[in-house]
Amino acid sequence: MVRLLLSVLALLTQPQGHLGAEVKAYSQKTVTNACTLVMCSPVENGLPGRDGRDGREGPRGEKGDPDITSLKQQVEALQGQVQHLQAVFSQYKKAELFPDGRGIGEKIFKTGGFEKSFQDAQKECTQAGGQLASPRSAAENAAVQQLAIAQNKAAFLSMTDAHTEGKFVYPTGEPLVYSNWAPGEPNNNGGAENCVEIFTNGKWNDKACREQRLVICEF
Ligand SMILES: [Ca+2]
Ligand SMILES: [Ca+2]
Repeated sequence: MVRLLLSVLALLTQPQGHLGAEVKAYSQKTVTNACTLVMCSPVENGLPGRDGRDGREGPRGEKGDPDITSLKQQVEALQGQVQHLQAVFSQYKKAELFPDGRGIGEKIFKTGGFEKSFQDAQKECTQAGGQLASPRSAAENAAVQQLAIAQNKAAFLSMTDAHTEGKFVYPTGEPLVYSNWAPGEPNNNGGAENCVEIFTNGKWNDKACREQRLVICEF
């Protein structure tokens, strides 16, 4: 008790000391805060007005559907739009692929109708954003064959065995997952057949890359 009294006494006898400074700082802070709230703004800017009264209550809105009903309606609307787009897309795809393209699954084969060496043919397709035809199934091979028949020309495929003789791979280096070699092929005839052509009968033959063959790209 005596110690407490002494402490209070000590504080009261130091008005210019630490406590005094704190009290002063607190007062200033309070005044500053008060100014930002009400009307102590600098005189040259004028005094801010008081807050206005609350406005009238607005008219009542219509009773809303539960969220789930609204979402269902939106989904149904989107389904309708998607169906419409699918129909339009299908129509455009047919028109676009006539007469020099074929669609199979999500893959599209298209021929430029001209013949090039393998290297130039490959360049044509990659510059167009695709690659040379790489049929990976009987169905895809049949689609490429139809284009060869339509042009009455044999066409280059993308695969080569330039890296390892006798081992044909796709441009990615992946080994073949499908092939349709003609009887006796690939025979690396003359020791220099590293590219693949597809005949109008759908069969494959390894062929010299410098030969000119129909360009068929896939996208
Ligand atoms: Ca070869
Ligand atoms: Ca051959």
